[in-house]
Amino acid sequence: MRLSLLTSLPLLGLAAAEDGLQAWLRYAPVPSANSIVLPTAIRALNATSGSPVYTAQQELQRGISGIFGKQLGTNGSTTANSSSLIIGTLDAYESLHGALEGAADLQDDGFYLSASGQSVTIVGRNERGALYGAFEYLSRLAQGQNVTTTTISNPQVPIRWTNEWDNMDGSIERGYAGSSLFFRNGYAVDNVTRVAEYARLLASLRINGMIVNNVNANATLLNDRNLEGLGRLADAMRPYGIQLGISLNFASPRDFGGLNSFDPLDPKVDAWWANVTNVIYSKVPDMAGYLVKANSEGQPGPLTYNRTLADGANMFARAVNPHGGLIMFRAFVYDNHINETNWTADRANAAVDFFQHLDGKFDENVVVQIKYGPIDFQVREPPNPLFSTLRNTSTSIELQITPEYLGQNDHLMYLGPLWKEILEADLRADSQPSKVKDIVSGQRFKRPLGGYAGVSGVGANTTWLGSHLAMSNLYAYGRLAWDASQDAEEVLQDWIRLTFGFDQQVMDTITDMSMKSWPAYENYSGNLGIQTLTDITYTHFGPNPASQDNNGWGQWTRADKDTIGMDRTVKNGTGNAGQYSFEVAQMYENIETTPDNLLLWFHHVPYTQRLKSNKTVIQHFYDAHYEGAATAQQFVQQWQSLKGKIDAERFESVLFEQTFQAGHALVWRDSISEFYHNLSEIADENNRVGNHPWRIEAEKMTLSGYKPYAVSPFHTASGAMAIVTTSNITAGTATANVTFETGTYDIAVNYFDLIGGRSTYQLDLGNQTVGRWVGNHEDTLGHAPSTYLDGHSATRITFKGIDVRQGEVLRITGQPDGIEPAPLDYISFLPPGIVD
Ligand code: GCV
Repeated sequence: MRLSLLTSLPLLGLAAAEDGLQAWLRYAPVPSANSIVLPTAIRALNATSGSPVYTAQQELQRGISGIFGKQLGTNGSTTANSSSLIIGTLDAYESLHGALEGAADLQDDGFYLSASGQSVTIVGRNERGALYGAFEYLSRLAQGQNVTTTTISNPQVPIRWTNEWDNMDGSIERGYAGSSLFFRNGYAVDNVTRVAEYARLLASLRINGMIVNNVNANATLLNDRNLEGLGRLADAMRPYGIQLGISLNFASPRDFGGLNSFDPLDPKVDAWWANVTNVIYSKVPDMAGYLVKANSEGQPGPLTYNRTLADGANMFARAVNPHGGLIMFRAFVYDNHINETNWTADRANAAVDFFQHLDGKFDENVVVQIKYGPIDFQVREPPNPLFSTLRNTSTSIELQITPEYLGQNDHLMYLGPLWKEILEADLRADSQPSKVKDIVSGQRFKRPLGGYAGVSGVGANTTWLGSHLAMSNLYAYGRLAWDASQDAEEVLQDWIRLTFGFDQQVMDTITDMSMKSWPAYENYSGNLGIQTLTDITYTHFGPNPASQDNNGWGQWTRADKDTIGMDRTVKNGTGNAGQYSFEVAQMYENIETTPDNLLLWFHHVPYTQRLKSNKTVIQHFYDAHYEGAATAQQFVQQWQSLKGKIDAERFESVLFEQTFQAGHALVWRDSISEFYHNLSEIADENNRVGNHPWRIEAEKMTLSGYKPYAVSPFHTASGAMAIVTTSNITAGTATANVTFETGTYDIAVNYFDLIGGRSTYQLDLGNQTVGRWVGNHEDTLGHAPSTYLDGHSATRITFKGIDVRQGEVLRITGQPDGIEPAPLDYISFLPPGIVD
């Protein structure tokens, strides 16, 4: 019998191409399908189209059809038989069947899931809870589990929202996956298909609210056309139990409403907001509330009128209160013009300084939304001291799913462990257990509200975040927001199973890579609590440690020839350690008890300071950078070992990213090591820094149509120099005789891929063309672009296993394009096992 290609593919074990759009809701067949007992029909206790229970019924049909190939019928309002799945709210269920044992403890959004043979009961405290129960059931089936027990699950927090930083023009601040799902050309989109698909993904994670526009808000969101548009967006989310909210621009009454003021205590302003709010609720009756960034990074706020931040927040709180709305008021308020010559100035103090005296002055429907650390989503920060400072104010934690400072989804970065470390941190308020997760749940200080805000960054790219592997972060965010006690690795493994299937090697490999990803990135970016060391005044992507200092942004390292670190002690520094509760303050105040990974966050020390490992600070820097970059090289081999076990589309896409990361990790390693080597003049004990025996520097080759170019920052090019073509039209060549011994080498070319041009390159050895490539990262990578030769554009391409003869001519030809002058840094000839 001849099999058609289509039917033979699964038999051969080849996975069909996947573009990522279904994320963890792929409902792929499971190996244990035959042993799983399923109901024969679904009975939904609310069949109103658009209700979450109706959505749940559809999702159950879709999921069971995908996983098992079975089409479950619905038996509407007829009585369920013993092989039915019943789904509905607790009230609906109990009015038909009487009290449901065990369900009395259900809270809002909580669910009860029980299965016995073919009989399955899914009941939610509300409709949303029923939908969550359906997703839980499907998640277990999709992971090959037979559901045989009873589960009652309640959320730890009421607020589980995403914050989308989408602009009205369709761009996304700190987004790396294409354009906005919500806005285009100044208006809310007409086609809401992707909005609904996104809401479906989020509902499966039990997210219940979404702020759809950037906190750097544009008042035109409030024009008539956009208010209609918000109604449309909300309608697309409602079937998934997701409430829409919006960010507001504080100056809207003046800049959009035609008033001459935006003073929160001016009755005209108050009335204006009340009116606008009423109109919004007429379009979006279940609007979740407003998110407000005030008096921060140039955004307007109440301080303009000498009113307090609480005055500002409460103005909005009054407007939404009659509608049951919430105000998420951001604690990310700081002065970005502080003076580094003042050794007591400290941006890390800002949140407590601005909010401490306002504790208890916010209306009950205000929640102060606090970034996890005191600065800004850095690779390592201590928990924000404001969490244990506000006792009479509801708070939420802001986490960043889109890794703005952490590789922008071109570097693998599983954030679950970072978030867990913050959430599990015990801030010891009044010397009592005070974990961050228990503070933001409201439990520790007995607050009625609390929760999570996840800055997502999803865009129109089918991978949602610009990288298949990055989706573990969106998944983990939802899971931890529901129950922060979950283990980050277990959560990750659920995601792997749902996203990539059941192969043990796939599971082990992605687990290993993901769990190593944060330590690796920390190692080759910024260590010991010095922050990420990226370029904070430009793209936040590549290395540029000098950009941290000598400006008013306050992300200082205070590095000089002999010393480094912020002195945040009370006795001698900015006093930031004293913002923590007594026991934590003591730990950070004392250099002996400060953990090494926060040493430079709290202390200013000589490079020769010994760590608990007995290494000096500077040697730790060097070693960590080499170690982190080496781990990133291994990720490529690890991923390659999965060839054939993952569909080609996702395999190639991730391989491309890992290859990029491996090259860029070397840029980071060399750049940071070189910077501190140059500054401190302390040699690497292992003689690696500044010593690159396998490189041919482009500027030392014979150049025709190319010229040397001094790169800035100097440490982002090997030997501080690169070459660029002398014209932006004519190709240049760089040639050299190979002096390395005859043998087989990997040949790596480091070059710069700028936005604004797609230069083409050819590498020849003697008469052999080794390879051709195009500098087109603007088309293939999602990170923030650079128009310069620098640490953001620096990258590497490698040609493997090339036979090389000593003495033959190496030639690179570069054809410039647009503003990109085919820039080249160096060529490495790498014998097996060498990375240089
Ligand atoms: C939305 C950092 C980011 C900004 C962001 C800001 C904030 O400064 O770089 O892009 O603006 O935080 O959280 O408000």
